[in-house]
Order: sequence, then C-alpha cells, then structure tokens
Amino acid sequence: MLNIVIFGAPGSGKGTQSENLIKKYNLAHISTGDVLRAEKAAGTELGKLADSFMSKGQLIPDDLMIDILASVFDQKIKAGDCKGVIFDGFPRTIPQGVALSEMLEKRGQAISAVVSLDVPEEELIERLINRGKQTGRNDDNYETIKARLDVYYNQTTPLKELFEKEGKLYSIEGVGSVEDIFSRISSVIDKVK
Ligand code: B4P
Repeated sequence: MLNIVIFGAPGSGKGTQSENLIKKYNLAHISTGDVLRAEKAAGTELGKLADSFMSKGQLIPDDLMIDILASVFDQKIKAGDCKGVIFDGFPRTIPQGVALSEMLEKRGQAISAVVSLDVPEEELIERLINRGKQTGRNDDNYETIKARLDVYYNQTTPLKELFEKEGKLYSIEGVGSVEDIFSRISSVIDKVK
C-alpha cells in the first residue's frame, strides 16, 4: 500500500494537490480538515467541539484526532479498492506523527513518503484571504490565518525533522501553477511506489 503524507502550512496547496493525486494513483483521501468540517455541517457534538478550536485557528486535541484518524482510515480501506491513502492535514504534531506510524505498523504498513510543500508566508496569507472571500470559510480571515501559521511553525514544523531522520521527507517548491507542482509531486511518488 502507498501511504503518502501531504505536508505543509495552511494554504500550501495540500487539499488542491490531493484532489489530483487521488485520481492519478487511485488513492483514498483522508483530509482531517474535511472530516471536521463535515461534522460541523452535520451539527454533531464532535463538529461543535471541533469548530470551537478551528474558528480560533487552534488544533483539535491530539487524543481525539488520533482516534478519528484510525477510524476513518479503517473505513476508507474497507470501502474501496484503492492502492493506498493520501493523508492531508494529518499529522500536525509530533504525537500525531508517532501515532500514524504506530497505526500503520499495527496494520503491517508504513509511511511511503512525506511530501512537504514549501510556500512563503506572504503567498500563504494571500491565498487564504482569497479563499475566505470566495467560500466564507470562517477560519480564512487575517487574524485566524496568523494564529494558524503560528501553530504551524510551533507545533507542526518539528515533524519535518522526525521524517527527515527516517529518510521519508521530500521537500517540493509549492509556488507555481497547480499543474507544475503536481508534476513535481508525481515524480516523488513514482520514485517510492
Ligand atoms: P485544513 O482543512 O487541513 O486546512 P488548511 O491547512 O488551510 O489547508 P487546505 O488543504 O485547506 O488548503 P490548500 O492548501 O489546499 O485544516 C483546517 C483546520 O482544521 C486547522 O486549522 C485545525 O483547526 C483543524 N485540523 C485539521 N487537521 C487537524 C489535525 N490533524 N489535528 C488537529 N487539528 C486539525 O489551499 C488553500 C488555497 O490556496 C485554496 O484557495 C487554493 O485554491 C489555493 N491554491 C492551492 N494551490 C495553489 C497554487 N499553486 N497557486 C495559487 N493558489 C493555490
């Protein structure tokens, strides 16, 4: 099984690139952001709790996220004939990274590659402000974007070192056309698949 983590700051293009990658490589898509937004839209208790963190740009607590991830992973694998999974937005902390490796190991699998999209901060802010105007997403406003970027630099970027030590990290220039970035990511996946 191909298990690809797509990694990067908010607005780096993780969701955008995942949409294309799942089609090309027949992968199931696990976007933890989408899972939480679907819970919010359905008005569940989990959705209400998640929104109280997301609207402030904070992360949902690790123990909760780790349980959600394992259950979504098992559902996706059972449901389809996919060749693997793309993890979009998970892991976001060191405990989540450790939990992902352990969860896969228990199922006789491993992370195949971590693709990190590198995009400068000004570009991230511009993309997210634009998306906020188009979609009304309540975490895509300047103040919340700044909080999300702080969380990314403080809690998420330390994961890069962990994956680098394991020889799994591939850093990709995340600026340019969606197609050009897609072809950069595809060359990494073609190498590890
Ligand atoms: P996510 O939904 O994961 O949102 P995101 O980081 O903003 O990235 P996203 O994938 O949506 O955007 P993309 O870069 O594709 O997380 C939202 C919140 O959920 C978090 O803040 C947190 O509260 C919570 N959460 C999620 N996972 C969690 C976890 N594991 N643990 C705890 N909490 C968690 O695209 C952004 C914009 O850029 C789009 O408008 C797109 O069109 C544009 N774009 C993309 N590529 C471009 C390109 N090449 N050029 C120009 N624009 C581009």
